[in-house]
Parts: sequence; C-alpha cells; structure tokens
Amino acid sequence: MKLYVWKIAPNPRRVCIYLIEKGIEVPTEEVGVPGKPILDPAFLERAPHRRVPVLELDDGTLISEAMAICRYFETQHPEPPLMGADALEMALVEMWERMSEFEGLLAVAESFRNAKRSFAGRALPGIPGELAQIPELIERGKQRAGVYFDKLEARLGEARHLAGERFTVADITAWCTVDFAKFIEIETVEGRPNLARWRDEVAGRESIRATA
Ligand SMILES: N[C@@H](CCC(=O)N[C@@H](CS)C(=O)NCC(=O)O)C(=O)O
Repeated sequence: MKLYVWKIAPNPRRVCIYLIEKGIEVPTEEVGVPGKPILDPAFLERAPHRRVPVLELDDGTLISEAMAICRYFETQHPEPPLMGADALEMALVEMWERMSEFEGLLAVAESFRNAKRSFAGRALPGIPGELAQIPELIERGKQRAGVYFDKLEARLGEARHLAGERFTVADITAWCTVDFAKFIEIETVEGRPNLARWRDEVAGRESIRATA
C-alpha cells in the first residue's frame, strides 16, 4: 500500500492529518516536483484523475478523493471515530465536511488558482492540457470563501467542533481551508471570535503541527 501526496497542497494534507489522528502508518511518496507547482509527469501517467491524494492498494487498485481514502481506513479502524459514530453524527460530519470542501476549500482554490502566475494555463487541477485563468474568479472565490467563513463562525458559536463535541474529518477539511486561505488576501479569523477560538484549539493538535 502507498499514499501519493504533494506535501504543500491542502487535499493530500487532509488525509495525512487523518492518518496521524488515527495512528495509522502508511508509506507515502511525494509526487510534487521540487520548486515547481506541478505533479511528477511519471505519476500523472499512472493516475487517471491527475490529482492527489491517491491511495494505491497492494493489488494495484487506485483510490482517489481524500474522503474516499479516509472512508477506506475508517471502515477498518473505527476508533477513534472521525467520521461519526451513529446515524446523526455521521450525517452531521458529512454535512459539514462536504460544505467545507465545496463552499470553502474550492472557493479558496478558485481565487488562488486564478490569481497565481505559477498556475497560468492550469486554472483547475486534474485537467489535461491548458486551461486559462479567469481574473474575475479571484474576487468571486474570496466572496464565496467569506460566506463560508461566516457560516463557520455561526456554527462554532453553538458547537465546540463542526459536527459537535468531537473533532472529525469536517474539522480537518475546514482547517485545511482556513490555513490555505493565507495564500489569498482574505480575512479568516479577524472579526470572527468563534472561528478564532476553534482555530487556536485545532492548531494545538499533534496532527496539525506535524503536517504544518
Ligand atoms: N476532491 C479532491 C481534490 C484533489 C485535488 O484537487 N488535489 C490537488 C492538490 S490540493 C491536485 O492534485 N492538484 C494537481 C495539480 O494542480 O496539477 C480530493 O478530495 O482529493
């Protein structure tokens, strides 16, 4: 088994944090090209979805998508539960995790990928060939991310973590989003005291410090 990662990128980081929280050790291979914001062409030839993280099983099966990889491990190592322990918690974890990826992480990525010169012609991950940046999406991504951070602020005023008392994969995706946002010009915790409280608490976790 092997986990393919790109250590500077937020999506592989979601899985790395998850594995540390679970105490599961998996051999990893870095497939980012040093000094360039691209994946190793040899890896891309073997990875049909052209993105990381990818988990390769011993029989050659390739699993893409951070949450699919976490689900694979969660089913075999249910303790401590990071994807919910009963019907309600599972639903709340999935709700907040999906919102965090689709409304948060993708919004920050939209602004980032359309702004950075080093991503010119590569405005979306996973697309073969050229894809032009759209400058209007820099601000639109920030606007979307701001709405998401407000949503986190409201939720974290009523709960310790996103899905309730327990730290879960929803917090992992939200953390990676808040941390990734330092690469775009946007306020995250400023003026959002509940988000600041959560950010400071989560920042102290060993899994977060180990993947910083
Ligand atoms: N929804 C996917 C997102 C994967 C993704 O976008 N990964 C980025 C790194 S954060 C990537 O592989 N980028 C490759 C590239 O930019 O060429 C997941 O959950 O794994």
